[in-house]
Amino acid sequence: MQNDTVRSAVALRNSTLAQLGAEIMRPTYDRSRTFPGLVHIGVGAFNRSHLAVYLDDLLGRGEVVRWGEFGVGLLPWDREIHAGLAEQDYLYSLMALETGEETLRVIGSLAGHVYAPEATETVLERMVSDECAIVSLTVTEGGYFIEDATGRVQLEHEDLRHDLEHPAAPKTWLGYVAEAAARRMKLGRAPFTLLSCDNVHGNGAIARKALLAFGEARSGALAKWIEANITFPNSMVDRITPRTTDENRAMIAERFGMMDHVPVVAESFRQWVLEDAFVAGRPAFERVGAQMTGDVAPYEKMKMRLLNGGHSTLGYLGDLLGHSFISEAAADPLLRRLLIAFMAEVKPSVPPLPGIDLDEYTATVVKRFTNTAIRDQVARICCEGCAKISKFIVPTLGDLLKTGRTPRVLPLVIAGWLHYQRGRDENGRAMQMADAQAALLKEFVDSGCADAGLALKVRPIFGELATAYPQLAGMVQGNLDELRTHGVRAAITKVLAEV
Ligand code: CS2
Repeated sequence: MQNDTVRSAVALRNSTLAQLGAEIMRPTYDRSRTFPGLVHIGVGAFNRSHLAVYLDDLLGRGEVVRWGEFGVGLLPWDREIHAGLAEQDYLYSLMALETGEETLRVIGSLAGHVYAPEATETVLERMVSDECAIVSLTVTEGGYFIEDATGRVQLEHEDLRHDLEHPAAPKTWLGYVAEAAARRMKLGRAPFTLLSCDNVHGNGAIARKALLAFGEARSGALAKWIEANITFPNSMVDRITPRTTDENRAMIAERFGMMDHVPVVAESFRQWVLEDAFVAGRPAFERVGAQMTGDVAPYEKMKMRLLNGGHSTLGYLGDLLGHSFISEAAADPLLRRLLIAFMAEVKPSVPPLPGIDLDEYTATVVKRFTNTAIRDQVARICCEGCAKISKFIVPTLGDLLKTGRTPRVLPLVIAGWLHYQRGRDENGRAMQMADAQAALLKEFVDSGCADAGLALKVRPIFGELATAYPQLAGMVQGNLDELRTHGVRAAITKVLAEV
């Protein structure tokens, strides 16, 4: 960033809002009147491009002051977000990026934020306070301490063991929420709703399962209270939100004359479908574009199987081909054809939804992936592959095999992910990889990433799929062999010739 630009850019604060350029949208409501009806754990980029924006829209209508968000950061990298937000009176900006058009908007719905390891009691007090009607969560696909394929709650996890031994000094969201529930129970206070905003199938049900198991491990009475009082609405969330980069910050300073330490960037598309099951009141989300429904499951299936699964398809094979951004991968003619074939294969496993034309939906997904402005990182899409493959690909594969179909593209996607475990792309470049559950693939990786059977037998990822459908091993192995001997383009071309 040019020093001159930085010097002349206005630092984002409550007191500088009036000095910002006219093209920057900003809160028109009195932020000092907002109070936090919602305590949110995990104020990463996605929370700030999604839930917090819906709340900002609602506050902007001037009808309510109750639904501000009090943010809680649990993880080491949240410390930096906390510092940035605290310096800016909890204001941050959202840059919506579409090819050829950028808009910048300051979001004011965060009423506060703390870094939990330094403010444990504050977090618990907030959650127990009468003000708090909803505790919401964005803790990522892998953050629920549940094995997807088996549904087992991992109570042996060292952080959960810590939280069971030190209930008043928790580390995890489960520890915090259970302790807050225990205090509410003891004080005879009304419950809150636990709202998961993660991209997980049945996110409310999963959160409930994890909390009940953890609560039970603390005491039977607590588990009973949770079961009888707390509600866990399911929801489907959607907005592509890349990692914020220094380039984004520089662009905001140069183009818009504003200094923001913690901006977020996102596409302009956004969607939220929620189950209406809030025990202590809720924001009128439907007034600001969210859809309230009785059954979220079909929307989730559609989104996770087509959009997220489509991302994984472009991600692993795209990374192997040397692409850095999803838009580059989606513009690569071969990968684009593969993405379209992937979605055609997945579609029969997606239940019909009134008012939704699946062809239109998939065309929109392709268009969203092709958006060159947001520069969504392939490395972001590929991270946490064990959790993503088991959530975005394995259930579809199971459904297709169950109905007697012979999937061609999905086995290639799995083989692509397995081939990716070698850590180097086709040109020998080391790929940027991150997976908290990487140890699950140790045997496969240690033996040279060649024997698909060693991966397919990993139950936390694949469940019983390989045993139930013995033909699967051959399908994945065939693709892996092709990738290893003839390369990524040849393997894709071969599959495309068969569909
Ligand atoms: C992506 C998601 O991480 C991934 O694999 O598919 O983060 C995706 O961008 C969001 O779910 C969009 O809502």
